[in-house]
Amino acid sequence: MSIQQVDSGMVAYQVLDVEGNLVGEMPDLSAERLLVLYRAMHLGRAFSNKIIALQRQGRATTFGSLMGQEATAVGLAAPLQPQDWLATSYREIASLLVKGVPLSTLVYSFRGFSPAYPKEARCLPIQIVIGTQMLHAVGLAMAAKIAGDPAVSVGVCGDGATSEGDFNEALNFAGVFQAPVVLVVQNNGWAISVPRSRQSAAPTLAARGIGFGIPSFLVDGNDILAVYSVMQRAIERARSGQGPTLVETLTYRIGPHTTADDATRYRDAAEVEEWRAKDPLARFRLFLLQRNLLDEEQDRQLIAGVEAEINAAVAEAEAVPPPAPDEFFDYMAADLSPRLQEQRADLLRYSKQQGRS
Ligand SMILES: Cc1ncc(C[n+]2csc(CCOP(=O)(O)OP(=O)(O)O)c2C)c(N)n1
Ligand SMILES: [Mg+2]
Repeated sequence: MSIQQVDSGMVAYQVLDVEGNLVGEMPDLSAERLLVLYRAMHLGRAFSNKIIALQRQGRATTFGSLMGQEATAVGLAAPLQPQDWLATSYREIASLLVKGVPLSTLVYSFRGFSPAYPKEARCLPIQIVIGTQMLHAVGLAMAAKIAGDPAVSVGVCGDGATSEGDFNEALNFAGVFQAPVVLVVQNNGWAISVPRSRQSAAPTLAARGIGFGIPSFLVDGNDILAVYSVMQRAIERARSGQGPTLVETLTYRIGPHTTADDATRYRDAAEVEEWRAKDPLARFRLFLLQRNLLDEEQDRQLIAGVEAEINAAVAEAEAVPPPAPDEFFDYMAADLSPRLQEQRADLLRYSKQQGRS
């Protein structure tokens, strides 16, 4: 027997190449369902573009575009069932839409308020504290396992989040307790201005799972059918008691980190162009056209329908009055401590002075 290193040569799983040709195994999806996924990807992109436009007009908060990442966002959520849980960061708006959070609720949230998501969507509020949602996802999965509830949990974070302790703790707990969870790293190449190469010397982020005893997969994150296939398999593994999976989706952040960032200060334009050519929507569109599952006229109508839906959601969200300034105390604790009660009274007094309530 010879001394051998652990194999790190992983190749990203692909079903569609960049021209939309089938190069892998087609997942079992009806023609109707394929169009639902395609529309959800458009909805994600249109949502992103709309919130950026609203932010420029002072009608929305800081926002992180998901342009270029629609295949990962839709593909990771589409195989989930209603009883399953989803814990995301700010970049996965399209995942939340697929899992059942209403469009207008998400638009409202980018007015700077924190709406309650419908309980039946089983989505945690978007997490800004990098990486913590991975622990929440594992916790939800462990709770489901203990309760004998057949729910699976999916946690999603970025490449930058993998350098946080929380990410590693989440993997460790998931592995040790065989939690029914799928942990997804959406590797978009950048963590604000820090490139992927500075996050880890590991050849792939998926390789990190091996050390925790977790089966790990690397997938082309701009290929909706590949992401769907890998996620479906991982979710069903978890549901049938076979434990956690780590999935790395290789994708790219086409836009700046957020509306508050200028990526031209640290990123080469040629790199962006290279990834634009791998656009996940263009690739899936070509596939659908080639297979006669979509024609140009249908495509135009679908895009117009998405625009109309977004505009209606914006009108609905902007018609909702802002919450009372002290409302967030309602969500902090069942019983407020005397100190918090005092803070609430102070806030109300201050708001009154400012003429805000
Ligand atoms: C614990 C913590 N540290 C730092 C930040 C500031 N921060 C916001 S986004 C971000 C980069 C995250 O990069 P990545 O995980 O790759 O996600 P992406 O934004 O690319 O989707 C950082 C460092 C934060 N929100 N939370
Ligand atoms: Mg990133």
